[in-house]
Amino acid sequence: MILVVGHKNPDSDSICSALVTEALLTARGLEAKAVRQGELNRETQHILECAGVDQPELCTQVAGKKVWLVDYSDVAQAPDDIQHAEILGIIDHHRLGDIMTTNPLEAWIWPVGCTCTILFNLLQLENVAITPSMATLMMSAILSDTVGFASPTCTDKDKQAVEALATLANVDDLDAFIKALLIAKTDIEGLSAAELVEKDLKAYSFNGRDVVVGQIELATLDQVDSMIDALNQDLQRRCDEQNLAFAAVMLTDITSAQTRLIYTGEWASKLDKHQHEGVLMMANTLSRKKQGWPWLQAQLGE
Ligand SMILES: [Mn+2]
Repeated sequence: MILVVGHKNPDSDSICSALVTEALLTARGLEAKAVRQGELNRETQHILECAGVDQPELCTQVAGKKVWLVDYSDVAQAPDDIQHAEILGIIDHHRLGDIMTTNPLEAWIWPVGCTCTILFNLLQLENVAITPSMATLMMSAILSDTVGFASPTCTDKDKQAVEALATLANVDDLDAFIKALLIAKTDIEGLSAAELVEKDLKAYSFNGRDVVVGQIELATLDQVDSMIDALNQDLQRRCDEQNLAFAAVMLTDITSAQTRLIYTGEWASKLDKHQHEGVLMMANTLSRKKQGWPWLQAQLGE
């Protein structure tokens, strides 16, 4: 049995691409199962409901197993015992991470907006039939990762994939579909500061230290106005408990592409010069991968 596992703090692409990779490997005649490393966010729950698909089983231990990784290639985002697993394949659209393998592997890493865009092309390459529910999973993940095509990570391949998948998924009104998805994406009602930070938190190694950068996608920054102090305290707690050099969360208004950065840690003072009246705004920033994290690396590396 091959386990297909997305990254920690799974987002929609991480779950949808695991499910579709299971279908790809099954079509190749292999025994494969999608699993998840954590709880689903509300957007992903919405997508699985639309697709009529059950959530993958929770699995955080892969020692002794054969695995495919989807939507990451960093050790920090893998199950903790990944060094004792056999990695057979990777499908990803991030910068190449630090995963090492003992044997040759099958790797599909493309600079596109979503892992599911790569999967759509692989399914076509291998003539695998795409069911309406697989099409729903893939188009939703692409629209989520590219924020309805608005993100600078979005490529023509992503748009072409969604166009073809919308037909296969029997979606007539794409705008309404995107709107419902983005409403689910930005629904944070009732979540605590810790849950908000954890929602889409990514760990990185940088200059020999550990850092974390989360992102909360919002319809308006007002949604978290009353929580700024609590978010700061939660980031500080993570620094203390995990000896992080830096912890931040990007508060991103996906309608205006304005991001406010909340941050703390030993390296925090490197960023203070970018504050105005105590607030650090990152203008025109939607993507952590292509904008937020590269900018932070340049600042923290100084
Ligand atoms: Mn992704």
